[in-house]
Amino acid sequence: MMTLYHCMSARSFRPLWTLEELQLPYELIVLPFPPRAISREYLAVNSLGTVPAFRDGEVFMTESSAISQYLADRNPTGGLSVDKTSPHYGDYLNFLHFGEATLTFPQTLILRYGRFEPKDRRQSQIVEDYTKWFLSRLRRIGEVVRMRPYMCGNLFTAADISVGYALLLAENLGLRPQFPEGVGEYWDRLSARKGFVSAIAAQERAAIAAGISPELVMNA
Ligand SMILES: N[C@@H](CCC(=O)N[C@@H](CS)C(=O)NCC(=O)O)C(=O)O
Repeated sequence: MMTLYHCMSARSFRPLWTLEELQLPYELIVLPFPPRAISREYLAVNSLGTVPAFRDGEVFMTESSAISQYLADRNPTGGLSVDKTSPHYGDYLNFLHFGEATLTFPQTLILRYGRFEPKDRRQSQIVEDYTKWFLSRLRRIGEVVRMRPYMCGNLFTAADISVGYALLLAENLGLRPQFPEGVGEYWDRLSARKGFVSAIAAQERAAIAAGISPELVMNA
C-alpha cells in the first residue's frame, strides 16, 4: 500500500490529485501544519519536516511533482504520462517542473511574507514584487492554453496537475482576476475533473478523521 503524508492544500495535493486521477489504492495521512513544528514525530518519517512524503515499498520521495511523475509513469495505462517518443515529451517534462520551480516558488514568498509570518515580520514589498513575478511567469501558461486545451495538447497529464496546483494556490490568494487570458478557463477545466473533486473530498475526510481542521493551509 502506498502512503502519502499531506497537509490541507499543501503541495502534497499534487500526488493526492494524481492518485485520485489514477484511482490507485493509498493510505493518506493528514498532518497539522507545519508538521515540522507541530508533529515532531513526523521528522522520523521525513527529516526535512516538509510535505509531501511518499512511500511505495522501498521507494521514498519528498518532491511533489516528481511523485506525480513517478505515479503517472509507473501506471501508463492511466493516461497521465507522455511517452518519450511523443512530440509532447518535452512539454511534459517542462511543465511538470515549471509548476513547482517557476510558479510555486514565488507563491511561497507571497504566502510567507503576506500571511504566515508574525505581523511585525510581514513585508508588503515582497508580497507585491513576487505577485508581479508570479503573474509574469503565468504568461507562458496563457500562451499555451490559447493554443491547446492542456500542457501536452489534447491530453490531460501529470504536467497539468503540477501547473494546476499553482493555480489552486493562486485562486486561494485572490489572483484569479489577474490571470492572463485563457488561464481562468483552463483552471475551470482542471478543477471540474472528477479526480480533482475526489482529491478535495479525500483530504477533507482524512483531516476530519485525524481531528485536524479542514480549513485551507497553503504554504510556508
Ligand atoms: N519542492 C517541494 C517543497 C515541499 C515543501 O516545502 N512543502 C511545504 C508545504 S507546501 C512544507 O512542507 N512546508 C513546511 C515547512 O517548510 O516546514 C515539493 O514540491 O514538494
